[in-house]
Amino acid sequence: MRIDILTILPKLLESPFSISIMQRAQEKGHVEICIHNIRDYATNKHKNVDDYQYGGGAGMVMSIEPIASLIEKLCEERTYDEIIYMTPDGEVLAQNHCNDLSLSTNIMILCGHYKGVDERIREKYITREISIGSYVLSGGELAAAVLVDAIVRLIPGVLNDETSALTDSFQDKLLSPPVYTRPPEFKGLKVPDVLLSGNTKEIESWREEKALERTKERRPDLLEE
Ligand code: 6GU
Repeated sequence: MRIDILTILPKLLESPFSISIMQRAQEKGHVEICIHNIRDYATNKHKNVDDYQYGGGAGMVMSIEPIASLIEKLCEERTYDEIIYMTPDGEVLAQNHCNDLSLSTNIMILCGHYKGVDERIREKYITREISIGSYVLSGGELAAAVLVDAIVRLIPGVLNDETSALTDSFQDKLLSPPVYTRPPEFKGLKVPDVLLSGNTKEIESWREEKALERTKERRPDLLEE
């Protein structure tokens, strides 16, 4: 899979993809993540990438031209499954969207800033608009990092068997059960006996029961879907 990210703050996206699972996924060739600086495509003297909004009002709007030139250049080089705009007024991201997107060949992600991009960019190029929740971030970069992480870990081969994405919370519409590691007792708090029993069948049913209990308690909405 190839992921192109269009941003005015490329530095903000350096570290999320340069360590741990995201780094290994790229090294092993499962994904190629290319970060493009929109400012490099600004043609005016001051390399401005934003402008005042028509009709007045506070807040700048991201200009059409640099973004359009960059998108068109990339689209000449390959075909994109989706051209995604990260925006608080997009569809709220959920696991099923990530599952679908993990099957893509090429994805482009545009990070919004200020008051957003000129509406005509959305009309002409964007195929999908995604938000990561009901709160406002200073820009779309951190949201894009969340989206890319959630997609890339689902690409076959990125995670090994032990960390398999199939046992994640949400993958079966349930939250994960509690987990424990050594020591067996910490300040009087004990690891549940069943987990020390070695009885895999009992352990499995304990985990299912706890997952259901936790979901009922914390996210009953998941069970209603
Ligand atoms: Cl995608 N962008 C911004 N700026 N804020 C957000 C968001 C995106 N998703 C939730 N809040």
